Order: sequence, then structure tokens, then C-alpha cells
Amino acid sequence: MTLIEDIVLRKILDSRGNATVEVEVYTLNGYGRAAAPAGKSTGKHEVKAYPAGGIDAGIKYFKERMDNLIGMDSTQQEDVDAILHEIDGTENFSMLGGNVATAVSLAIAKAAANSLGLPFYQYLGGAFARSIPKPVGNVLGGGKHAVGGTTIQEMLAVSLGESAKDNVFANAEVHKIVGKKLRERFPNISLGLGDEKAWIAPMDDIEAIELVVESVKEASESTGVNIKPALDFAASSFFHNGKYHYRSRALTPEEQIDFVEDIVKDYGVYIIEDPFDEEDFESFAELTRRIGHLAYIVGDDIFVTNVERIKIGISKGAANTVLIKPNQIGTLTDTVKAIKFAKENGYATMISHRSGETCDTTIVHIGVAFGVEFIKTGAIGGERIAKLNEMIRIEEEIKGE
Ligand code: 2PG
Ligand code: MG
Repeated sequence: MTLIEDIVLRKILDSRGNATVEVEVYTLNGYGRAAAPAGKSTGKHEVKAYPAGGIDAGIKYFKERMDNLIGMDSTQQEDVDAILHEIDGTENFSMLGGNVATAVSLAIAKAAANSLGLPFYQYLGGAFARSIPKPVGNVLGGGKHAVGGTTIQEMLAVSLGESAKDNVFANAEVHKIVGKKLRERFPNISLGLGDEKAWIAPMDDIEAIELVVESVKEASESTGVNIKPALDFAASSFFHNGKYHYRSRALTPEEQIDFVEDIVKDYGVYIIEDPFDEEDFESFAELTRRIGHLAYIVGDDIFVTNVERIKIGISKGAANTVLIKPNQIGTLTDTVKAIKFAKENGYATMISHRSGETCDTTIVHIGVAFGVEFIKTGAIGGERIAKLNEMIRIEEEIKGE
């Protein structure tokens, strides 16, 4: 019933108009489909998305070796993922491509769930998987995701209400209010949206933070949902020659720690992601000592969903939250290991989309299955609402409405 009968790979479009890989897995009575996303501000230590020859080479490499998976039991996820590592034979999926591995790994798990007649989150998490992560939605930004925006990559809203549906709508409300304020402030220029459908405006970082903080406050009042501001600096993108380069100034690592500490204290920022370069565990540790009790300090590029890197962070007291992106590490098994390892060590977790996305909703199910605290997946936009609306559906199912 759950044996893998066939695996189909194809190239599909992602939200930036680039090719990405989609995989379908068939069992006798079941079927699973998953697609890999694509990052732009990628971490140096992520697995390689594709081999040297690109996506076509990755697909070809897999097809020539996929017989190794045919006939295996799709419910034996660890065995399946071990075969993916074996097929690849490198440390970082540089032969097969982490994106091919991710899509195959997830599609096999989804085929197993479907064969057993279970929703994916329930297949993974069991009967007690009942909590929906709080959504963190990108409303204004820049960095590598936008031309002409802020230096800080993402300014976000996180809604902390009990209902996933209310939270999702509350984040969208913040997005709308930010848009309204920007139009008032810049009546004569065209405003745009970045890769994750956050607003882009020619603003200084602090001005932009202030506008988002005001918008969050207004939306909190009008919706009755407790909403807080959040930031993803993606600081590796603007750390060059030992300094963090903003529009009009450059900060040393020590100055950057003070700057981030002040922002958290002055603006009540609830979640701070990647405020330092991906190799700088020490600054992460110092910030965590100073404000770890006030904010979730999230490691993305520094941890890359990799247990070995998370281990280093834990030993140094760097950050208190791990960002989880399945295609940073390449298999479902490794993703789940990272979530569990973080949790066992008292770190919170936030599962995340990538800037280049498809309408795949798998991360939502993984988030629900393993009690992940937050999910970062945009506030609006087709490939983002695919996930947000899936949260609404899952909540309905869990509550039995
Ligand atoms: C990030 C992500 C997603 P990218 O930095 O957290 O928001 O960006 O997918 O480009 O790595
Ligand atoms: Mg990030």
C-alpha cells in the first residue's frame, strides 16, 4: 500500500519566474507532491541548491539513480532520506542538489500520508499536533529582496492571538496600513513590492521601522489582536570588510550590537533575525546575554537548519531561536532533527518560506506537526497566501468547525 511505485520530476515556475523542481510520488493507492523554493539571501553553509550543471543536471542525476527508491516503503522516512544522501555521496548535496533532495523527500512523506488517508500534519505529528504557529508576515523591506528599499531586509508583523485565522488577517491588515501610510508620505512616487510582497519605499531604516511600529499599533487596536513588530536584518548581505553598511553610515560589530539592542528596547521588537554576519557567533551570544529575555533572537544563515551549526550556537549561548528551512539542509529527516534538537535545548523555532516560492504548503504542516512556535511566510501574495490560507483550513479541521 505504501510502497513507492513511481517518482515524477518536472520544472515549474517559482514566484520570481525562475525554474524550480516539483516532484510527484506515487504509491499503489496514494500520491504526494512537493516543490522546492529558492533563497536569494542564502547562507554560505546551506546545502547546494543544484549541482554545477544547474537544475537540469540535478534532475538528470536523480532520474538516473531513482531506481534506488522505487519499491521502498514511503513511511520509512529515515531510510528514504539516507538513500538520498547515499545517491548524492557528498556532504552538501552538491551532486544531486539540495532542492531536488528536498522536493523528493517531502513528496515521499506526503505520499505516505496520503496512502494512509491522513492529513500531512497529522501523519507527521500524530493526534496531539494541534497548535498552529503564529504567523510572521513581511510588510516593508529591502535588502536583496528589493531594489531601492531599506538596508534591513524584512520588517514584519507577528500576530499572537489564539486564532490562526484572526492572526493571518491581522498581519494582512498591517500590510494594508503600511501601504496607506506610504502613499500619504510619498504621494508623487511609485511604490513597489519586493520578492515576498512587502512594500518597498526609499526610506532610511529607522524611519521605516517607526512606520511599521505605528502600523502594527493601529492594526492591533482595530483588530483586537495582539500584534508585535519583528525584523530580519539578513545582515550577512551588508557586512563587508568588518562593517555593517547602512545607507549613510557603517557600523563595527560592537556598534551593531548596541544598535540592535536599542532598537529592541526602543520599539518593542519581538523577533530579531540575523542581526549579525553568519560567522559571528560571538555577537549573537552577546546580544542574547543582553536582550535574550526581551526578544526572540533568531539564527537563519548562521544555523542553516543544520544540527552541527545549532550545536555550536547552543554551546556559546548564541540566539534563542532557530529558523527552519527544509531546503537549507535537504531532507525532511534532517529538518525534523533540527527542530527537535533546538527544542530539546530550550530554543524556540520558526519555520520559514524562501523569497522565491511556489504554492506548496508543506512548511505549514511541518510547523503544526512539531509544535513550531512561529511561521514566517509573508502577509499577502499568491505563493504566500497559499500557506496562510492552509493555516486557516488546518485550524478549522483541528477545531472540528
Ligand atoms: C530569509 C529568507 C526568507 P531568502 O532571509 O529569511 O525570508 O530569504 O529565501 O532569500 O534566503
Ligand atoms: Mg533570514
